[in-house]
Amino acid sequence: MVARWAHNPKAVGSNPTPATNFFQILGASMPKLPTHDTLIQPKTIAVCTYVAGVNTWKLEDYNAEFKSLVKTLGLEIAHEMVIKLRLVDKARFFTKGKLQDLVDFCNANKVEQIILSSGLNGLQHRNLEVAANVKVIDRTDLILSIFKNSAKTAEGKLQVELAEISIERTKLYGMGKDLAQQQHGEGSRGPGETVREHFLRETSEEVLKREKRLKELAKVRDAQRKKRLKSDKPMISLVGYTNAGKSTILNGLTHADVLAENKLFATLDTTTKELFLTLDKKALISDTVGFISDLPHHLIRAFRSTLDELHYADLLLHVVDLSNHSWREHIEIVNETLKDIEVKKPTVLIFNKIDAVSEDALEEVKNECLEKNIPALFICANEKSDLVQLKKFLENSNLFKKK
Ligand SMILES: Nc1nc2c(ncn2[C@@H]2O[C@H](COP(=O)(O)OP(=O)(O)OP(=O)(O)O)[C@@H](O)[C@H]2O)c(=O)[nH]1
Ligand SMILES: [Mg+2]
Repeated sequence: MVARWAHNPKAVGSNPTPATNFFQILGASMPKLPTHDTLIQPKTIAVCTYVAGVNTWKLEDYNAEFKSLVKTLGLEIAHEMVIKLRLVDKARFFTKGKLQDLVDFCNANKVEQIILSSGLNGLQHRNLEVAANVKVIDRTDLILSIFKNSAKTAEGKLQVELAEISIERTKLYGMGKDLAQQQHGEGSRGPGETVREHFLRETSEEVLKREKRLKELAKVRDAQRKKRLKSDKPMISLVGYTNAGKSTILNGLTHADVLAENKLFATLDTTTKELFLTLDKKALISDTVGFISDLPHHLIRAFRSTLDELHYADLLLHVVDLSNHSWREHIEIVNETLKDIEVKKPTVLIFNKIDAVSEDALEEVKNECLEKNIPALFICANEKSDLVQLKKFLENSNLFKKK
């Protein structure tokens, strides 16, 4: 099997057609990232890499989330491994000994693909593929592939494509001096151009095309938003960690038909619906893309226009899956992501999935919120009476006092 980033000077320039990714420029075939309909799966090892000081979660919870990402992508795991690292090697990610252990295991078990829970830089990615001689999917690839599968609208697809190009560009930058110096062969338009320069030039055009199209779509979104703002209805946004139950709540409150399922990143596109509370109290409520730890920043940047909606919200309903062991970490990650995108809005925590939590645990969190004066509601999104309670809360909230 040819390693994904294998450096093959003979192949350079063998593909004269304009390339949109540097695999084509290198003459290699584009790595086929897994999709739901991949029938024959390569023998895959899921390697949970737990780095001291970087991974602050409990190992089991971090590993469980990693495996649900792999499952969401529809990949079967043939082998699993947990590798604890005290430090990360800049060029290989793993220390020499740990890398050798992994390579030996892959060789002995005829592993054809490695999936890592961590994100790698370009050089680490390439070196790992060369050392193991199999395809490597890192955290960025994994999340990007899930986003690709979930993107339904033109805007969602363009945003994912933009993120993909910028991830490739960043990885190419990190791949070392050889690509920066290697001359691009026949078929390139720029004489004396290096592989890296050629790729950056070609992808710049691709980026511009997509950004232009996205701007056009953003104009439509702007016009719709202006109309909504004129309507004087308060705007509520559901935010939260992926799989917390945001879409289930939107569907339950408004009879919308947003896909809600036990998969990470089921929703990528923002859906806004009218929320009828009483005859004279109506609001607008929207669902947004979920967050996750180490969400590749390229994806956040690409989804900026979708996430921009949050800047216009009057209230955020921060949905938390209370049945998940790591709910506290999830809250922190969502808060950090909101801070990154400069969203600061009045927020109420909606602790969801209380049906899957013991009464004692529930009491404890309720008391904690009371003691700390944290605005919070506790619901099961599948219970009508709980949604009525949520509606009552919104009806009596400040949302309508200022209007
Ligand atoms: N037990 C239980 N399951 C729930 C509840 N609310 C939602 N779920 C389930 O949790 C899963 C995720 O729900 P979604 O509404 O898709 O979650 P989301 O936050 O929109 O997820 P993303 O779009 O992936 O970010 C689905 O399988 C829901 O049926 C609840 O109150 N109790
Ligand atoms: Mg959703």
